[in-house]
Amino acid sequence: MNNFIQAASLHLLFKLQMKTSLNYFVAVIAMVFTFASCSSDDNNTTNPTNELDGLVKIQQFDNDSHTIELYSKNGLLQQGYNDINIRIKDKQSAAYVKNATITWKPLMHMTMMTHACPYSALTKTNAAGTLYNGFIVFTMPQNTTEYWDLEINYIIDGVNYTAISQIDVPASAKRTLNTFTGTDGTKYVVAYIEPTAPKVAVNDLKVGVWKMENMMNFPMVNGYTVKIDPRMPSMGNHTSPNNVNAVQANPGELYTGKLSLTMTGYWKINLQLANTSGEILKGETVTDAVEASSIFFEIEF
Ligand SMILES: [Cu+2]
Repeated sequence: MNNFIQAASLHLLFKLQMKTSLNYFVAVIAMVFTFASCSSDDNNTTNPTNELDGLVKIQQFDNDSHTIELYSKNGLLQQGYNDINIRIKDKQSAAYVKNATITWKPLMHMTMMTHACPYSALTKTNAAGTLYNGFIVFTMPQNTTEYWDLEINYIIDGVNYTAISQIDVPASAKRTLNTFTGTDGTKYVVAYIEPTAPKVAVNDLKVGVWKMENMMNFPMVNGYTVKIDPRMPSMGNHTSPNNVNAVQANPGELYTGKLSLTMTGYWKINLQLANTSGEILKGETVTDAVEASSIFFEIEF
């Protein structure tokens, strides 16, 4: 429907943004109304925004019926945390599928065994759109003989489909991932997520904590604390003020904190993982005698 109304309300929004916040509020209501009208119209085939803005295709692969497309911000996968978008194209109609239920399964094929890694469920980015979003934390990089593949299982109108492909997962240049056994005997994965573009500022920090239940299951760990101590080893190992350790706002969510970076350059973010009782399961306090923790992230900007 109604490109005219949509265009008109966009124009309205643009003009009113210059004016008062009350006018702005009215314009937003008009926009919401317009989008709501569009999404209830079955003949609407255009998306309200360009879904692929800021995304680059990683690769695509096929089965008999569909093409699976993988996207990320930089068009690459690598060891560590990866935010990934998927869409499914019907080969016959060339249309992108909007009503699929999708699950995925990353698997590393090593010489002596196979294993998975932490990964999320896939959810639709926008109800009216075609993109499905999730994350995978690749715990190891590929090498010449060992590789990852990604299996996509999905249901469309009650029919099951599957597609699988090898994927490229090179090592990351900086350390963004720690896998270790804690003093409680549990194997943990602690991954760096954000900031992806650090600034000289107090940055929003996001990290993830998972445990290895077995080779295939890596559930998220709830209620722990990731203590951070960012240091510049090249400058007397100085630290920075106003850091905030990473914790969860709610169980099942990623961990957030504040990462203070007072200048550009190479930073080592020393870590300690504390359980729900505050016991340190891994990592050391940095002192004059202890230059770094055994678990850490690295950034350079
Ligand atoms: Cu492996």
